[in-house]
Amino acid sequence: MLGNSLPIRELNAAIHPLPPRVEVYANRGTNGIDGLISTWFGHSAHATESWIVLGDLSALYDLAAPWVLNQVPSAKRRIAVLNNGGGQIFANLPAMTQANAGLKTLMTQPHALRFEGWAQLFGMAYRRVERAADLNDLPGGCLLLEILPDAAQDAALRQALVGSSLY
Ligand SMILES: Cc1ncc(C[n+]2csc(CCOP(=O)(O)OP(=O)(O)O)c2C)c(N)n1
Repeated sequence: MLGNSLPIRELNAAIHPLPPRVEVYANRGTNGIDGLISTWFGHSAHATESWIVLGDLSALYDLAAPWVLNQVPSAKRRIAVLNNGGGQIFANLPAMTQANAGLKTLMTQPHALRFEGWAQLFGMAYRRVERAADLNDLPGGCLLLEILPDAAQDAALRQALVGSSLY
């Protein structure tokens, strides 16, 4: 499952075509970033392996979701939080280039929160991902992957993807 807003755009632009036997879902919810993890837990309850890739604000909206962990099989569950410190979809809107600092803060809600304590609360394994090799040898069960993108690398990737008509 892909969260709004950047993950759905970036995967759409970068992974094309989808590998066979991969099914992708999204959730409109009430307004777009609420209840994503809860929906994923229910929707993937019987999957043998399932991933959700979402932003940090979207994850913060649904922190209580893993309480169902002891009611759903958790063979290979991976929650990947792209923690870029706020709603970065808004930082890249053309209108934001004109915005003052106050409006930018209001729109992006910057923060310096980390998610390791959330994993601990619900007994999920935790791994911080800094490079592709960190995705090797993932343990079974429910695993929280926290990706803290480097702002410069992130901007370069976006620049490369912006040329794609799918972005
Ligand atoms: C319930 C709800 N509140 C607010 C919004 C407005 N909104 C859309 S995207 C977004 C930011 C999402 O931030 P994050 O999950 O960190 O993802 P990123 O933008 O960095 O990809 C917000 C607040 C929404 N869609 N739904």
